[in-house]
Amino acid sequence: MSASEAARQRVEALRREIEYHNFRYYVLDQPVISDAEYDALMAELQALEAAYPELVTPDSPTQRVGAPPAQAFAAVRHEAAMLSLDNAFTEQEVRDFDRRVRDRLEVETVEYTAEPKLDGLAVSLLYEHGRLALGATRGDGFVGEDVTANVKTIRAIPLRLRGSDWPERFEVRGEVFMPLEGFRKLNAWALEHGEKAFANPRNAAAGSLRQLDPGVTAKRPLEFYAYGVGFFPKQRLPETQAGLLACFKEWGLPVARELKVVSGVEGCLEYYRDLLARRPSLPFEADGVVYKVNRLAWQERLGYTARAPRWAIAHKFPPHEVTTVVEAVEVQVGRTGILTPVAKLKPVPVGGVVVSSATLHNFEEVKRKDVRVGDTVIVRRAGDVIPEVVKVIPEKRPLAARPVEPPTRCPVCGAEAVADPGGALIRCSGGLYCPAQLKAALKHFASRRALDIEGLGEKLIDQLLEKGLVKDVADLYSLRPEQLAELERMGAKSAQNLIQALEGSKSTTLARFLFALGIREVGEVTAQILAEHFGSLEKLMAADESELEQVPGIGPVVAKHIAAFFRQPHNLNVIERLRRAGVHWQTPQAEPRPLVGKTFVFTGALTAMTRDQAKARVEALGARVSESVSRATDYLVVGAAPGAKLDKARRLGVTIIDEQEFLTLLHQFEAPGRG
Ligand code: 5U1
Repeated sequence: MSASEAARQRVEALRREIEYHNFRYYVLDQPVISDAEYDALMAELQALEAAYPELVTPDSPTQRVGAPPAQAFAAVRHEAAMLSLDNAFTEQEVRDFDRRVRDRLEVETVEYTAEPKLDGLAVSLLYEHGRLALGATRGDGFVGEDVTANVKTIRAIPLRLRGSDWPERFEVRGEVFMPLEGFRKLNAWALEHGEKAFANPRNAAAGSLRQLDPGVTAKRPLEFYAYGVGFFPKQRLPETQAGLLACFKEWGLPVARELKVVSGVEGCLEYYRDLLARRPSLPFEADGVVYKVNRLAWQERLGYTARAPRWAIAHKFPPHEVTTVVEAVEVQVGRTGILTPVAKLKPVPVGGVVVSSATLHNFEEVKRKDVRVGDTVIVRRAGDVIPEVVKVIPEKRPLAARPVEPPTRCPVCGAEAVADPGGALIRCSGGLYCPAQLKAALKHFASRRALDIEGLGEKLIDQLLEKGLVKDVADLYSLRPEQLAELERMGAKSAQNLIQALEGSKSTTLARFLFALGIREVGEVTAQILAEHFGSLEKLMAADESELEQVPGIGPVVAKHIAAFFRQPHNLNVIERLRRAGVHWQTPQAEPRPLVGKTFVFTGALTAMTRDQAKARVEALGARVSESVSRATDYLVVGAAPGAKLDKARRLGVTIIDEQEFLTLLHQFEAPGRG
């Protein structure tokens, strides 16, 4: 045997061994070697691949890290829509769900799978010929982001499947999450290094997976578990959900260790109570339990509502609540000047996260709840929402407890604090002269959904403001690399990266630009409506309040804020300078409407999307959707278990297409990246 042949054989043996140990560790939860032994196998493989580069393959365990940082994530259309789940908050709601299922199926009792609902980030993994071909985030359910390079760094996700009885091509759906131990370590590290800690494991998982540099993701303690399928050849499906998950395990895909098949609603509720009791000791953050009808044929019969499958439901855990003491009440200044009271608390762990502050929402709330400094209060943390003070425990109020007065001046700039007419809110009147509002405006401008300036975080904004380098958002584009390089923890390379990110952000869309300006009451949706309606910034700026009110979706209050914004000389000056700096966008073209004049009718359940979604998509292409088949019908789209419309269409000679043909038709006409 030649030396290179021996190396090839050893490389293959090492890969199989490493994959086997991943399987033992992540799928079976039964590791059989130590970390050091595992590392030694990896080191040997790396050394051999370095000596014989021709042996390196993309699915080698050494290739999990190594992709260069990306500029942006590409948009990918999911083969089958990624749906969300309906929620149940009470046992009664679960009983109602079970009753609906049994009524529709006309059966006495139903078997369900039950498993924890992890608080992470849903992803879709496409396997082709047993190899991981694509990893994507959920996005809007139809179009997500291509995060393949990042997903590949997660060791729990196999790059090659075990065995050989998997379909040639299929999508696995599951959750990327950060176990609590890893989350705590990551936050401890962040605090030690002067970085911002993540608010909760969910944000940590999402923030880690959505990194443009896969090298960063690779260092984050992410895990994965699979819970379902997207596209999957029907004839290859087993009989049950549990059978499907058992196949996943055999193929090396981890599934929830707590997965169980239970009988009827009582089985579901028993499972729920048990997991809830074990919640404090679970190694991950779970926000509830998911029940799914076990028989896949029954899932198909039940189909989907507009939003979610009828065969599954998430039974949510109650929010975490603890008692602690209010040590102070501080006032935070928001982007639009709103002064929000925040209770500074004696730090207390709540569901695995240490909480040291909680929102009191506004000063009316403070009065209504009568929260005083020194009070013992109940604090609640639900999912990834900011912790809030639920109520005071009056029996524990000390004599010296101090009432909280609404501020008369902004705590940051000293400008007068003004109550919103008729509202519970108090605002700083300093506008962008208030450093706190300016800081928030800069953060908003740079944020991902606005101009998306990678690397311009809070710490950097603080320094830019302190050094007087930036006085408004337009100043960002006058920053020079040498100015940036002098800032703390910057250096020439990061300075150059930021300049590049600023340059890249100049090419945007009108909707993003409008959103980035931070006009009061103009969120992403309103910005999109305005961009589509007016088509150009000039036309929007020329519109008066009454013209703005004519736009569907824009009410009088929003119209007033928009008109007022464009009357302010300061704002006009900023816009002018931004455009001179090169911030630009394409004039939105009227979308082609290739299906104008065509009439569609739907029958039966679709799997890749709901009926409403299908309707919205063809209508966006100009088609009309009708409820009944007639000679005027151009296409009948047939899903599972079609009704009488199919016979009628056959009789009338209407063109009949199945779901796959319908998808092909959509793909043919829809602009790439459209959601
Ligand atoms: N455990 C679990 N989480 N989860 C989330 N199962 C599950 N199923 C989901 C979602 C969104 O969706 C199904 C429709 C596949």
